[in-house]
Amino acid sequence: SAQTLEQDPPPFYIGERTNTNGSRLFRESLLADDIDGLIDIAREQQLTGVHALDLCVAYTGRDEVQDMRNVLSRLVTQITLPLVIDSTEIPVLEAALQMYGGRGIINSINLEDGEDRADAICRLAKRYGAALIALTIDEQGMAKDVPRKVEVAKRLYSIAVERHGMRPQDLIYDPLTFTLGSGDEAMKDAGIKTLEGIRRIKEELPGVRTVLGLSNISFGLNPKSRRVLNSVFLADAVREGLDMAIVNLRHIVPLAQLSEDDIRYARNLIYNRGSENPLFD
Ligand code: THG
Repeated sequence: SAQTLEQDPPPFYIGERTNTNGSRLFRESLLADDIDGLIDIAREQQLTGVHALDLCVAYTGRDEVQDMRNVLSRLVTQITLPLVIDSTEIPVLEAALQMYGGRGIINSINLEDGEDRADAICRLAKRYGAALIALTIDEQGMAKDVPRKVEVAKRLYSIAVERHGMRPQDLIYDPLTFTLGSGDEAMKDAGIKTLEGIRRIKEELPGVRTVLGLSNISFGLNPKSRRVLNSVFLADAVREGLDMAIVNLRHIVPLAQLSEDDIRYARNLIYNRGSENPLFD
């Protein structure tokens, strides 16, 4: 069936809960080899109105290739949404793309381990017609300031588009979110830099798309705060050109439903960190 990675108005939503790292229930269902339980979570995510599902079955000590095959074989017959294959293991990505009928999205490529590994993932993307989420990480680590995010993005572009012939619209850049709760002073401007990264990457590399793993920003905070922070940061990021977001849609509300005070509070917390802020538990 025809699929598009675009939503008008944006963003294209990717359900986050079908992920062993992102949902305790999903993780425990996998550990219990409860495929029905995993499928229930996928169905529940589909009901929230997302446009795709992020699927990660990684768990230390288990056979991730086998788990991916088992879960996918059931998922493809019961879920109609496109899948984002979230794994750090090339054999897992390959096994998933091989079984998957539609055009998948690979999550993700980066340059942490150099260009050979990136080349291998681009070859997979080309062979299976998959789109590619590209993280702004290189041999020096996660790009923290905006010029470095743009520099790493350009290097990934030259590999994926110029070397491997991928289409710019199949490259989805993730300039990386941060966790507010980390209290790391060096990350003080991380929110602004992420938003500026989105804008600059799209300016410098016309035609590419952008994505964020939104819930990362509010790890460890209370549920009400998480809802407000995630919703405000999402709205701000979309205004800067964000095309796609990995989210739990049950925890996102339109800005129009938030009070002015909540919005001001959230922006204060996201863009001018202050640990004495009562939004922290
Ligand atoms: N970029 C890209 N991919 C990603 C991320 C990213 N994949 C994983 C992650 N980050 C995005 N997914 C999630 C999924 C869940 C949560 C956060 C990010 C989350 N989960 C609750 C928690 O941990 O508190 C769930 C609790 C539960 O149900 O057990 O916050 O940045 N490309």
